[in-house]
Amino acid sequence: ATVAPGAVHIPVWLTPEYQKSIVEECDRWASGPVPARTPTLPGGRRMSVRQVCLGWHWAPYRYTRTAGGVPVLPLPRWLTELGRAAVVDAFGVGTRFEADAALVNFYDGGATMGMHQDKDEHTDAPVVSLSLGDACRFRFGNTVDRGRPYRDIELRSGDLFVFGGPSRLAYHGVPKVHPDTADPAIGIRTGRINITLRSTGLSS
Ligand code: MD3
Ligand code: FE
Repeated sequence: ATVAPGAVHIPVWLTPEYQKSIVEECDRWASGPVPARTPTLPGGRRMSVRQVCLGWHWAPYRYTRTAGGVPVLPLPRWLTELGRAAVVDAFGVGTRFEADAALVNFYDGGATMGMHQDKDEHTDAPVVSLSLGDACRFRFGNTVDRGRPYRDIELRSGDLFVFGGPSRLAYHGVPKVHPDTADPAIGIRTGRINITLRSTGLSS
């Protein structure tokens, strides 16, 4: 369903089997060379999600190749291809998308994400979001500020959301995760994982 111009939500896009294998990969990435951490924002505040990055490291608020001198894991080809398939399903054939970074956010123990814009990418390419595990309340706002008008949308495991065009710079956040709402078949204990695929516009 198109939620706003350029914002397309496709519920249950991933099969439970595929979700399970992706969750297992996420857990491996989280204990890789650059372990998942709770990013500290320039003002000193800690985010409540744990995050691990592939391809490029999100060092708030810019992308770097390494974290403390350690290169982050490469973005696997299958994830870039999955991003391409997502954009085609959302916007139709003929759309192109070459993700070079993924941010994987782990929401456990009451973690939330405040309203923000994603404007650290140097392209106008869309952002692809994949949800895994517990359901959440996703708040999709306007492009002016964090306040109203916004819409609250339930995101569940396996859902795809693509944000492009006029929605690319909309404020958005995750005010609430609904504990223990995940299908045990996907192998997640409790908590939510979100993968966003991005095209940074950087090279090196
Ligand atoms: C709308 N993640 O990583 S996904 C983020 O569920 C982020 O972890 C949330 O916001 C999460 O930056 C929300 C949905 C999402 C992702 C990127 C967007 C919505 C977006 C970029 C532009 C507009
Ligand atoms: Fe975001």
